[in-house]
Amino acid sequence: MPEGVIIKALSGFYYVRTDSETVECRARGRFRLDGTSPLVGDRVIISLDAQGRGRVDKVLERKNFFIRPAVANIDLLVAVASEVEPVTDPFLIDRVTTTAEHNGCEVLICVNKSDATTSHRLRDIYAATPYMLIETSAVTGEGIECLAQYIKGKVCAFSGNSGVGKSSILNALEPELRLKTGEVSEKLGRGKHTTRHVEIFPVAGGYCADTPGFASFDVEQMPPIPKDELQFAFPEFEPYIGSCRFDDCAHIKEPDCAVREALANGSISVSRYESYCRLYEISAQYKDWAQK
Ligand SMILES: Nc1nc2c(ncn2[C@@H]2O[C@H](COP(=O)(O)OP(=O)(O)OP(=O)(O)O)[C@@H](O)[C@H]2O)c(=O)[nH]1
Ligand SMILES: [Mg+2]
Ligand SMILES: [Zn+2]
Repeated sequence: MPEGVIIKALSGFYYVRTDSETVECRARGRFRLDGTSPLVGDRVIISLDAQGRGRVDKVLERKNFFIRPAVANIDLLVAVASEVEPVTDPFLIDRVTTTAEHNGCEVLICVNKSDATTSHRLRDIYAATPYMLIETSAVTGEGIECLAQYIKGKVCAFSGNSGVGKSSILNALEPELRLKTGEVSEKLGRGKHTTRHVEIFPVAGGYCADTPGFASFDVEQMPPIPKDELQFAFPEFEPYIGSCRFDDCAHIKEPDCAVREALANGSISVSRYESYCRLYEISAQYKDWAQK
């Protein structure tokens, strides 16, 4: 039975790269019953029927997986953002960083379109976090070489709202990819969802998945991080956890909270703390809802 990696998912077909070739496969029906659909990045066992048509028989154990973007076995999630239209809400970045943190995946923040703005708002927000942030331009090439260094030797996935330039950055890294890119709607200030499927490409000595951009109204499809664990998905909170008056402090409105003291003296950014509160609220509600 050949083993391979799913490098592309499109219209009910999976494209599996084995040692010798890329095989077009249909998924076995029972995957949908199990609730485990194969994802791009999955290591799988495939077989060929009498007509030579491929079939995915088994998904091998995953290191991690994500629903938005729909990928598995990722070493590095690149959260691509922009400060010009379509402007990225930092909450979107924080959803990506916390999900990655919770699932054992490294994160890099890439603020693209640096040629079109002098703002460094996102750089300032993330300065007080341990996350590496690079400013790039797919147009001038700024930061692209630096990004390439992070990708080398890793399996990466680009995620971010539609129109921030995920496909454009991949083209800047590897011009022969010639991925389709789209305009940003002037009227709506949003991208046009040009990339429609997930596909992994060999890039800069590693592998990168281009993915469809988030819609602004997109909702998270993964179960939220349990509320008591959420604090650990914000690594800059770590030095303060355990120093609050209450052992079970949620860092929301309790007195003598070390996290909120760090917020007050500027060691934790307001934007990050606001994301924490929003995500905490979502987690708290999800639990109530799940118990009913
Ligand atoms: N000024 C400037 N424009 C850029 C840059 N990168 C991308 N663009 C433009 O932004 C638009 C959207 O780029 P795409 O690469 O299609 O964006 P995407 O993130 O792949 O979008 P989806 O596939 O819809 O998720 C295109 O018009 C690009 O030319 C950049 O660094 N600077
Ligand atoms: Mg794209
Ligand atoms: Zn606290």
